Amino acid sequence: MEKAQKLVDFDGEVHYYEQFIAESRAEMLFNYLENNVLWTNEKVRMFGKLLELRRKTAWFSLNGDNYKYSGVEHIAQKLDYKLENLRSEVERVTASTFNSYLLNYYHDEKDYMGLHKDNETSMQKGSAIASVSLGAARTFIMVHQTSQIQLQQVLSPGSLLVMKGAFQRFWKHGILKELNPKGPRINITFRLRKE
Ligand SMILES: O=C(O)CCC(=O)C(=O)O
Repeated sequence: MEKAQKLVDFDGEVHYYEQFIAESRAEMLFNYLENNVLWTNEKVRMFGKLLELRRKTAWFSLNGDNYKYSGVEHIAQKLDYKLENLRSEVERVTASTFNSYLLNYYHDEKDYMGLHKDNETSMQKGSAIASVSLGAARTFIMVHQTSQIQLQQVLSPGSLLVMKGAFQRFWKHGILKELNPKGPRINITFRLRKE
């Protein structure tokens, strides 16, 4: 296994493995997930109104629990064996355990994810979040809350990014919109929620 690059080393940690899985496997997994997962448009509640975003999501949890964030309930889908195999591999490399995963589908350069923290109270405190990228390479941005330091990392297909320690307390993260055309991308974030 390749050595991780350390992208953040204060107020939390972020580690990046450029080639966690081979590009050919990342491509096969992308095609499989694109066609075999039930994708629904992401919704957010803003000023009391429900807005539907272009980006699609899918939610999986080992105990079948739904996931509520931004005022919207995400319904758990039946577990998938390819994602379960990937979860085991991610757990081995990160020496962490996960009991759920959120998938994001970005159609093109216009889909993005605004700066946010994954610090819902339903998350196990201090647990890592591990993120596998498939499809088009996109830019991940991290902004430190008090210093406003900004870091960026292009996430290649087949890469693994791990956010841990106090990162969710002190940093926000997101995926940038792009001006140049981009193909579709799928991201899988493995999480540990309180049971
Ligand atoms: O698509 C990505 O790589 C980031 C996903 C993310 O920030 C999230 O699911 O909270």
